[in-house]
Amino acid sequence: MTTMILGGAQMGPIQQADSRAAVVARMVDLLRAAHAKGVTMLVYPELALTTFFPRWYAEDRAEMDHWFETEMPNGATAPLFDLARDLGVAITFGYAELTPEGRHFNTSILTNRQGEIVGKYRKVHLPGHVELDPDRTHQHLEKRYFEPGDLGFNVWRNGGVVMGMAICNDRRWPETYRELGLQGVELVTIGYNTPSVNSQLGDEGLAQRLFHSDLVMQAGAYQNATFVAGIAKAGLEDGHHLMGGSIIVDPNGMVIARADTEDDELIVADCDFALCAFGKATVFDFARHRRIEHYTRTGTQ
Ligand code: ING
Repeated sequence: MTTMILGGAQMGPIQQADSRAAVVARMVDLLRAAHAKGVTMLVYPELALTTFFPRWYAEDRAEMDHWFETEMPNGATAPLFDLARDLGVAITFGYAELTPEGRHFNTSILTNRQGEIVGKYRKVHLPGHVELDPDRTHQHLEKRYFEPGDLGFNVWRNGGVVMGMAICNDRRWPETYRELGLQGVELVTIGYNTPSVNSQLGDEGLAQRLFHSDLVMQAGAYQNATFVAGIAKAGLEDGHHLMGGSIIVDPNGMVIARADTEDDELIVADCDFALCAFGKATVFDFARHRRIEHYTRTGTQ
């Protein structure tokens, strides 16, 4: 049976003025701290290299291209990949991807413990809106700057564990977890950047946002007998607050690690993947219990 010390590298705010080098240096510090605790898999947030730039409106979308990476690894991230390889720690982190064909995605990659990229995911569920919305207290323009992901939901056997990736808003949709669950996923990694204020419902407090974030990840974990690591970029970015609340959830839906701050903070959990096997062989034995002849509605666009 496989066990793993899993780490979550919650990151504090990244200001527009912060360089990639300064951010990667913080990621390197978190990696060193994780390794010192025996972590062999470390999860970073969504858009871990930059500020959450979809809060800003640009008439010309090309003005935002400087927030995107055209290759990965690259000069800025090489120190992180090199150290991860040297320390034997697999990592996953999110970034804005600009492809050679000029396509824009909210992307995350997964490496093995040798520092090689073994998986890529492009965020499927993009929240927010395309055009400037003056009625909102702040903008959320992921639909303006990114295309919906075109790779679907996939899993990779990495270090003996079946891993899948999702990003932020994906965690709110049960389809995300079930698509991965039907592939036998044992660990779902989900980086997120979640504004602590609802731009359309001003009195929705932070407590409810934190509750909803826990709720969906606990449910997804339990209903698919998988571990889930939801890791935030948090804190005040150029005056805009992102919630923290990073957690690691076990296949029974129990929160087994939680961040206390809204800064760079490492959380760690011992994961015994035999727990997944038990759930998948009993309550959530999909082959034995699901009745797909009744699951007929794909929904309308
Ligand atoms: N952010 C938010 C998220 O899904 C959001 C947007 C917040 C949607 C709260 C609905 C409710 O966590 C990103 N980046 O998807």
